Amino acid sequence: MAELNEKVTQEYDASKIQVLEGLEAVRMRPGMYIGSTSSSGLHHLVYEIVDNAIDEALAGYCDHIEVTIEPGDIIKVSDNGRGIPVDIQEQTGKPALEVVYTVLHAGGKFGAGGYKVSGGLHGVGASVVNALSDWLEVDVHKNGQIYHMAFSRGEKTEDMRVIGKTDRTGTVVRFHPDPEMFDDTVYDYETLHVRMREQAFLNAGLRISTRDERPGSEAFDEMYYEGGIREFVTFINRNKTPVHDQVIYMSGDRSDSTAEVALQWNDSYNEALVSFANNIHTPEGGMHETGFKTALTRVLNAYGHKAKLLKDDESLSGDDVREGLTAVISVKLTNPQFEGQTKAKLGNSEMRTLVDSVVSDKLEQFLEENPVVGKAVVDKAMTASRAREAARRARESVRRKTGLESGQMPDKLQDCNERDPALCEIYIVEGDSAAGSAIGGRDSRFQAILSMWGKMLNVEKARADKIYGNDKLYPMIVALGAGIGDEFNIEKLRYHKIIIMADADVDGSHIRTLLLTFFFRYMRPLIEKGYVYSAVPPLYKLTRGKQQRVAYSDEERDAISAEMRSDNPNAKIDINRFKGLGEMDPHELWETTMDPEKRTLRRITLEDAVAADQIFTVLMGEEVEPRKQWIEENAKYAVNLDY
Ligand code: TSJ
Repeated sequence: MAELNEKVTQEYDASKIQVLEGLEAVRMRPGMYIGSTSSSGLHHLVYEIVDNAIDEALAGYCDHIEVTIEPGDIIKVSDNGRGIPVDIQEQTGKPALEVVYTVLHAGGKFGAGGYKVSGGLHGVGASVVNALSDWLEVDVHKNGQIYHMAFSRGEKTEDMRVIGKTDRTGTVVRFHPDPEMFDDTVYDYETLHVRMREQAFLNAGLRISTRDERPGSEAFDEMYYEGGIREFVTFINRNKTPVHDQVIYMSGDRSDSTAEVALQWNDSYNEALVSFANNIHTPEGGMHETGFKTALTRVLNAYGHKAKLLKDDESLSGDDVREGLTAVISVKLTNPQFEGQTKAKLGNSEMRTLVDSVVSDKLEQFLEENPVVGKAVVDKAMTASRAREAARRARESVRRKTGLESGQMPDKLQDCNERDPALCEIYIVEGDSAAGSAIGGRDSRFQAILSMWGKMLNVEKARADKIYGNDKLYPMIVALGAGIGDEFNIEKLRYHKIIIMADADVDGSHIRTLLLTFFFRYMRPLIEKGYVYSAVPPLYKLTRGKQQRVAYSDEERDAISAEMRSDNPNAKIDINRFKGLGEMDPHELWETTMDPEKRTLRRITLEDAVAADQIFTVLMGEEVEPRKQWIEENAKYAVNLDY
């Protein structure tokens, strides 16, 4: 008996140590748990908490979640669920509530969790958020009582106690991200709003509200979608013209898994396929997407032949049937395997089979019952197929005429000497004089300059054949060397840093939007691999006598100005705003924007590109009304369009 007690005591000590080590580990290497300590990690804290409330909704006990940014960037998340259990756990002798917040539950996104809500999908990150908050408090409304507890940096500061009575149930969490852990603790309302909207689409019938209570930036949104992902598709297509009225919806399940698909074709040439596994976005795709694509192509070909819309010898490719398609795929499963570079690709092969069989059965049935839609879709795919064939021929002809494969580089390119793509950079520069400065200032050993000016092609309305024929895009395609679209081959890419250098004004944002949209649509792997950057030119030049400095933001301008004055507060300092890149001489441009030792580059993410694509669709699309509206709404931000 003594021995046993001894062992128990030891184990208890050991587990206590492990708990400390657990949350200590989160503070030592936060990136392991929330991805990064930049803005994305900061927002991740909110998602971790909200995931727990969504689990409660999935279990069927909660239908409303509220997310609030309070003054001082305090986050409050509340739900109307059952409330986190408060009873004392046998193993630990502590309230379950305390354990939820102080024990690092294996993994989160990085492994299978210990604490699992019945039917829940995530629900492991509360202790991680606690570890990374300088304070966190929780109120649980349950059994008619309000239970309260508080923590700081992962450690309990107040034992659980009852602080009042209540007639409702639910959980309310408030936390403040630890400034010691994050580069910046300022929340972006729009980022949270967009993410919560996505979650509302994915969980039909769940009401999520977001609120900004910070003085000067008050906002409120309420998201509730009875139709779930059907309404998600309608939303994505909001500025497009659908080919058929109804969104097509299909769902099915097998053992513990479910799959849902909603889709609608529009008259654009772009594919918008958005997939999720357990409400987690999978931008790299995976088995659920593969199953969807295979089944879609197979079903449309079979239907086309059966309905005599396709001749025996005609067939539609995957790209043909997905032209102008908007689709949302959402699967839920017990053991998701996330793979790929960013853990954003679903590896479970049973999801390929499940989605394939759902689409096979239900889409075929839908087309049989809706022959008008069936015909519109097959006709559209046939047009796409013919256009693709025409594009191929156009490409061949351009190739013959201009020697795309001859290795001859365009006049607009000043190439570098280095040949190893991993070491080469290309600056895509807007405007004649800026290009002149860039050519003069660059290090020609590894920096190439491609100048671009004048009005660019409207990619929204153009098919691949037009793109090859375009005098702005063609030189860039040749300079990059990797082709476009179906034929894009990243192995042939000639530079691993593609740097867009444009002014910080409306024209500059326009050019950036156009280029990002183009890369997103025709060279997407460039963005996925992180090869595309935006140069960050300075905004101000400060001069005091012979001393000169530059500043990249208003804050920096003020700081430098104060610094330059520190020995003499009355010193005269000239502050000039750079009107554009073209105004800088070659040396200045090198020093401030191009020298790898000193410059800042902003890497363009897939999200940036998606945002650009959306802006682009609104700005350039056929629909005039949304464009007018967008310009009106965004006129005040236009000068500082920040992706
Ligand atoms: F992340 C978190 F823990 F901080 C958190 C959890 C934050 C928020 C806003 C909500 C929640 C949460 C947890 N909402 N609802 C729940 N539910 C439970 O934890 C719960 C309730 C009852 C039972 C039961 O079996 O009776 C089981 C669980 C897991």
